[in-house]
Amino acid sequence: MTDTNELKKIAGYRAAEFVEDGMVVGIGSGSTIAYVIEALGKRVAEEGLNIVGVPTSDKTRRTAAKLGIPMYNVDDVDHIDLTIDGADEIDPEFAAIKGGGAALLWEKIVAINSSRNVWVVDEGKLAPKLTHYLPVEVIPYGSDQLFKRLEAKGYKPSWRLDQNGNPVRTDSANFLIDLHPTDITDPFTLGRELTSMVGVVEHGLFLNIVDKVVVGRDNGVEIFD
Ligand code: ABF
Repeated sequence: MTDTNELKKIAGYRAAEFVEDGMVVGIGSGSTIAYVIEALGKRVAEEGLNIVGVPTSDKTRRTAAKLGIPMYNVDDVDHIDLTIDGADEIDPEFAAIKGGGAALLWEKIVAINSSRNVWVVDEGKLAPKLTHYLPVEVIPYGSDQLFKRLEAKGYKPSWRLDQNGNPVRTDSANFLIDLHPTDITDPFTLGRELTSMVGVVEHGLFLNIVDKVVVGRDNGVEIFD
């Protein structure tokens, strides 16, 4: 059984091959994307790859810039040719849950402003149905009341806390509430319900967004178009 990090690495390096000279590239977050950034950094250094990166988190901005990839905010570029990002869980219809890394809002902003989206995962992220906890980014003011409303709906909410037990702050200084719905049978309806709740900024259901999924498997890389 290949180590998961090795599966992430072969998938990340393969996904980086979709990046062409002159592209504006949305760069996602998480440990799998770290391999994509590593691969792109090598191409910039060794081939003189000429790209502009658009970050989905402050951490991604710092990591990519350190490897020589010029980073510009989403409003500082005309368009984004291709965004490569990770995911927490992907179902057979290519619906995904993202946001385990606390970056779902910027990830979704960059994704919906991209001509093409590629997700890169190890095979452990593929699931027959979505059961991963569902991150929801919320405005701090009124979030206790919102928490109670989510609880009343049976979504089993929990605060995303840091190692000191304080609420995690996203790059937009919002809080995260993680939901544990019993059964996500209709992600579109659930997504609409969540975004209709006052105080909810965005949720981690990524629907009708991805064009290609690159999967690191024991026997190599599989690509779903
Ligand atoms: C980002 O990175 C998030 O949407 C997702 O939660 C996380 C996946 O991280 P990893 O690749 O480390 O599993 O894509």
